[in-house]
Amino acid sequence: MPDAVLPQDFLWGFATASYQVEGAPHEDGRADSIWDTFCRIPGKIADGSSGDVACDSYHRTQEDVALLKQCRAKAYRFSLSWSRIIPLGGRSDPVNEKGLRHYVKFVDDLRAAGIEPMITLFHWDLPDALHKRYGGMLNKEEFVKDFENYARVVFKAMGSKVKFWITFNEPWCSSILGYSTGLFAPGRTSDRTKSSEGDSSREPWIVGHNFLLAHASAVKAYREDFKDKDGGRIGITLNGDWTEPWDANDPADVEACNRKIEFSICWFGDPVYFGKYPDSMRKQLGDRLPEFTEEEAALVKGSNDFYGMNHYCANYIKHKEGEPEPEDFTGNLEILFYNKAGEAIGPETQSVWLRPHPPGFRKLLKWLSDRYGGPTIYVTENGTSLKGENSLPLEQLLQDDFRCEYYRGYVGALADAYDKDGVDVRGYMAWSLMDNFEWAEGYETRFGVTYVDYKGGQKRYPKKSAKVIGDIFDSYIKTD
Ligand code: GBH
Repeated sequence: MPDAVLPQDFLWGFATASYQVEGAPHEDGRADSIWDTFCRIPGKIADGSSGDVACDSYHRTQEDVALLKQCRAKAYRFSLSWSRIIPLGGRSDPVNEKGLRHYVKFVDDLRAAGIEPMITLFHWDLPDALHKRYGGMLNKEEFVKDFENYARVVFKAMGSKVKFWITFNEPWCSSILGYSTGLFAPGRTSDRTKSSEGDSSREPWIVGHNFLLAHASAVKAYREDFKDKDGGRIGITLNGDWTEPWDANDPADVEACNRKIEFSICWFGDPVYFGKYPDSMRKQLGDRLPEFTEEEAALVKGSNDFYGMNHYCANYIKHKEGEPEPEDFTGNLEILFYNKAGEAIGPETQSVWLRPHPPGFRKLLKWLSDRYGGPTIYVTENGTSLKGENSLPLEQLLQDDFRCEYYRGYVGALADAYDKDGVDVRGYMAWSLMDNFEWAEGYETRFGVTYVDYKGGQKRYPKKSAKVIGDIFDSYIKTD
């Protein structure tokens, strides 16, 4: 019997994102996003694939709703494809009613099935036309206005039916992977072997700044014109892993642990809660990190109704000596899987960056709760891949005990954070409802609790974890 409980109205379910599951890239008037064009560049995606078909969810909304019901999910977090709704993206460009209607119907279907929709407005798939027209997120004046316009179009069409809104998913990823390392669309970087354009020392910080302003502008629009009548809540989702010192006896490693979290999470979290960037970032980045004008700071400060938390794993952190490289985005430190004593932070998975470490989840929940004054937190992603899963025969693959163990550990840590540490965490979305397009890794890496047979017509087969998650939540949620 678990020794911690979660409240009766705890909202749990599953998450996906538009480009990773929908397919149907040209149907009903949708235009390219930066991920459609990025996938066409040879060498960018491990298996040379794209989201062209993915899970075919655009055509299988009924099946997906049925799957969610079968898993006993209370909520479903999914994202909208901006270029389905406004194909060219901009505030003077036409709205595509067909694309919009698709999502309104999906929201209606979810609600009819008793599943709470949680909508992400932007999960990395910027309309390609905006990237080509004015540089996308690099252009503050245009991007902020166009995002606010897109958000308003969506709020107007389905605001009364949706209680949870997320502006951006993991702006860290779009900024760093898209504009520093170049691993993600649009692939800009100083590394000229990967891209002829980009400046890793400056662009990610500009893009991050503009995400914050776009987020805050959409929140302002929602609060001023929709929130009272629609009664929903809106926030941003930030990714971040827990850190443990490589050498617990070295104060410089202990300090580096905090700095790593500041560079990955507080880069966005501090402006949203305090109206300023962390001192550690200002110190290292100087004027490469944009300054908030007074007006901007006031707009961004206080712009979360809840904190959206994506969390997967933990690392050991070792400080670096000497001056940071101009391209450094970590806080001048090493991110490791082993500590000084040679112990691993967790077992290997199919994702090179992901090693499960459930205690880190409880610690980070508490850390964030303390830093930001006890905000309401919704965990908007948590999950794992399995080493070698893709090459197993179907029967074995469906027995995903490693994933079940992961969820037991992580949901247990969550319940402890809630019940023992007083963290106000009220929801949890597992990543992911089904295997899907894992960005630069293509389809080789699977994160689903449901197997998707990509070669057999996208048929879905629930894995063991699809049922186990419900059992885990049943064991923690108070029923009286
Ligand atoms: C989430 O990001 C995404 O929101 C989701 O779309 C995705 O499918 C899921 O994770 C699983 O990957 O390239 O070595 O520099 C998770 C957070 C942070 C994980 C950045 C990968 C890249 C490390 N991501 N990290 S590296």
